[in-house]
Amino acid sequence: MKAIPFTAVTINDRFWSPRQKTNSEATIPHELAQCRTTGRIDNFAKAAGLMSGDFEGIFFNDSDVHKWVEAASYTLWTHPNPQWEAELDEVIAKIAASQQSDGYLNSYFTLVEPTKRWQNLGMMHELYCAGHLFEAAVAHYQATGKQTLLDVACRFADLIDNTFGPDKRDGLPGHEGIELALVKLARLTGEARYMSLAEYFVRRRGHSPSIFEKELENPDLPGGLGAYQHHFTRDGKFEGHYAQAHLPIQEQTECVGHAVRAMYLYSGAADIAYETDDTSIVSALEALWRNVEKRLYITGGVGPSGHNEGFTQDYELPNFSAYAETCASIGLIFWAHRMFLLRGESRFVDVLETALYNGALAGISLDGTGFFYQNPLASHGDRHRHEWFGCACCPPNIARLLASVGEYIYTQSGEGLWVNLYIGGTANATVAGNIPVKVTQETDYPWSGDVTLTIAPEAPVSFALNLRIPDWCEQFEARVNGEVYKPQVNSDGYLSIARAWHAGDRVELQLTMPVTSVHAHPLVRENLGRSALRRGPLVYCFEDIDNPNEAFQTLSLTNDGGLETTFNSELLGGVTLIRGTGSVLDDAEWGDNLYLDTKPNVKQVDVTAIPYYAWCNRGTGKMAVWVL
Ligand code: FUB
Ligand code: ZN
Repeated sequence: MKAIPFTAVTINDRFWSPRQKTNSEATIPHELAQCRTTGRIDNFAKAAGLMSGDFEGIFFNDSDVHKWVEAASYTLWTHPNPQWEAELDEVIAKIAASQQSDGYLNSYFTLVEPTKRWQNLGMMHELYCAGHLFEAAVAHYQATGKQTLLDVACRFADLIDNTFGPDKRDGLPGHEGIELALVKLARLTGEARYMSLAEYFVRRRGHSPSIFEKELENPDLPGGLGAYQHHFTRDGKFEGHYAQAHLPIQEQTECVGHAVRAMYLYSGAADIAYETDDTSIVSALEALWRNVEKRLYITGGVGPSGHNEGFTQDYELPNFSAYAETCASIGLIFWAHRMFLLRGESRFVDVLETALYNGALAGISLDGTGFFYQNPLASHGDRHRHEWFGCACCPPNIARLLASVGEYIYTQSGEGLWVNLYIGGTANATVAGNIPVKVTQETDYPWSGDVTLTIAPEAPVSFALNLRIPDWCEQFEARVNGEVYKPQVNSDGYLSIARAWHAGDRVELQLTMPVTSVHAHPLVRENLGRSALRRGPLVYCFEDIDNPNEAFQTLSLTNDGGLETTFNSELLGGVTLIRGTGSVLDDAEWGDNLYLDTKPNVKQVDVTAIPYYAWCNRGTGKMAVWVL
């Protein structure tokens, strides 16, 4: 099974088209301006000797530019623009000029610690930055057909391949990401060495002796020992959990450590399992998936703790302090997508969809220029979006995701076509016997569950059209050319319509999309006695701007039966609101008292909930996903 690439998909959708337009017109220019003013682009020019000056910013700032290049490349495909193509070429020229004669490319090490390459793989991100360069190069080639960045990437990949591997230098990325990037590079170029290197990085991790433990012995470590010891030791002893280096991948069963690192590793491991048919890796990934299901916010956020930017314990999902980094939700999308490609089961896409519409999308403001790094599920009114960060991994990550969302909608195999996401537009697929099939999708998802698909094969052809029935949907109806289609959902979670398809065949799917009140497992302490609202793929939240009350934190939904939905095209770019009656505790009697021996009175109030992704777009205020 293969994803239908973004280059074969055109999005024409009421929800996603405006987002991709904002991404192209606001986010991409905004992020380039930020990369310029913070010295990120100049770092390459300085490393190239094109200008003088010191390295500016954090040692892995190159990766933000690489992610921006990736995002801008996808965007050039969806929104061609000669001015932006020229800007992109200019940035790429500087990156290329900074490449050293042996292929090495990293502006921090070139400018600051040129004699200390590859000595602090655990913390200094040389391989992580390389991975983002490779992903950018692949996207740039796919979108523009230009080799400029791809040649740079291949030269660097050759150097890394000549440096690391069995019988060469022992090494691993402290922050994963290069594994999945090398797989992309290998698939595009057909270069088997890149695939083998990715496989080496996946399989070497977690074996003794640990390269990270060895690096800790270096008193002259570039970047210093402080952060390394903090993350890689406990009680003075080496511990690899932070970077998922505690066990070989086949033995891992628990999602541990830094969440973005974990998501990228599992994604790369899934790619290697796919390429090598390694069932032991698939089994481990299944175990890890079962575990992440106990560590997953309802929004698709992962990694609750700021301490390690990552995982803690099963069911430990605090709301106010949720870290749930935007990049971690994006990484979860990458992993879920690859799990689907391995297993063909809709349960992975259910999580992908949740993370996409909630945990990841909340990371960017509606105008495309404000970002969240952390995505809490409740706020006292002390959170606001930022136009950029010193550590700016999230803004270009969400930009590349939004620009490439077409990639996640459809997959195809010799036998069939899978429709995973309900997003309007067209796709050019190839099914049974390489017959080109154009699929057109019309829908008002996520506001409505009605979807119409028109199938247009170049010649009549038999294949199975597999429509994902989301986990939130309990009732649906399907029609083929107006006739009710009865078969049940298969064990993979799809309505599979196998027949001979002719040009103009029409499939209508109606997914009933009620508001549901969701309860968390009782072991999620913070949510005891609370519920959250969900409708279709969207998780909802309450903001105090819609629910003004001194005792906002006591908001309770007394009347779930009476919840109504209305679409408001004027609000937050157009959203379906959930309205009903609820209550708050009347704290008027308390005055300055902390304790009283009376019960507070209950006051009835009208309540309004908005989609979580849209929160904090009307100034700073209180917010809650889970209410009493
Ligand atoms: O270290 C690179 C990126 O910056 C990580 O993925 C994020 O968590 C942030 O620390
Ligand atoms: Zn991030």
